[in-house]
Amino acid sequence: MIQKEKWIWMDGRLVEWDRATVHVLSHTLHYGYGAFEGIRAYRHHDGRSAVFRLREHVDRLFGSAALLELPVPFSREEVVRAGVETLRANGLAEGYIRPLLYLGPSEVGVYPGDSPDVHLAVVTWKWGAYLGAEAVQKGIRVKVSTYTKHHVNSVLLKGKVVGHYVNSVLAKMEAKREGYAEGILLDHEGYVAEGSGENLFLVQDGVLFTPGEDASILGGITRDSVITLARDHGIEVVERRLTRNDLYTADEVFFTGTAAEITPIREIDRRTIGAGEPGPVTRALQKAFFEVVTGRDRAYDRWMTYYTVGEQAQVVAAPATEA
Ligand code: PPE
Repeated sequence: MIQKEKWIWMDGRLVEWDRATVHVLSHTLHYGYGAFEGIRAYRHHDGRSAVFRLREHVDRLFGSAALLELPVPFSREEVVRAGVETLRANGLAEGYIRPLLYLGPSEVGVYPGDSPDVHLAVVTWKWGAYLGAEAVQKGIRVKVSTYTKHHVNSVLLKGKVVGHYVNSVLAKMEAKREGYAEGILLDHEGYVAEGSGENLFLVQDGVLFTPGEDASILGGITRDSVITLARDHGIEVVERRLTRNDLYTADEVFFTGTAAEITPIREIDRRTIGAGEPGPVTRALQKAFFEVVTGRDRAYDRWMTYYTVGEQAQVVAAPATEA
């Protein structure tokens, strides 16, 4: 269950958590036409806090909105500030940020109207281990889903679109019901796409492989961070199509995502991967990643939006802008 915080940012104002409600005729609630983001902030070892790759997430939100032809009634700068202000208002030195673009109740029917009534909410909360307490250390057991990832022409896959996620929900429920932590979705041709909420990597003979940007995947920001870190650490990275065969014979497999961070996979479809525990490349990348996000490795300062949470954290709502 989500741990309640005090404030939720809605259209430029901080609203009390329990009052942050939406009309039942919200078009997004009926048809899934909306977009969201998931962003993490980490406490650094020097006492400061930083949101990890906040600008890239805000850019992706605007990209999703553009794909959907949704006019965002705020500037990128205002969305960046909303994320940080909401964390600070809730006294969160670390946590998860969920911006959500959704439509109001002004239209019924599939057509969202000539000028959609777009709203933005930004929720922040403490989110621990996404795939279970031991997942990041010990790795998880997963299954290849019976659900196929959307065809590239069914939806606009590079957008983080609300409605796309029914596919993920079904795959996740199936996996959990069968005793697995997560599902791996294949694309309509049978090639590996991604997890319900994660990108996938595998290691074979010391080389890191992951489906390319042209695959049926979300362009994950953690995926991009891991590719960058791997190359900077001298690990070869190859983006290419991967098969179920590649999964079963890999030395190591892991998921990446803002919520999942870097989660090793130790078993797929009851087949043990490698030694059945996180392998050396996965461990090295986890170490590199956590050193970056917690500020021990300062070489990636460009990825940080620093903020502080004081006793007297100021609660200042951004000015509401006219939509
Ligand atoms: N693929 C999908 C389908 C996906 O939802 C995510 C993020 C990723 C890949 C990884 O992207 P990135 O976070 O930029 O590295 N999933 C978000 C939502 C998870 C949820 O259950 O809600 C997340 O990790 O925040």
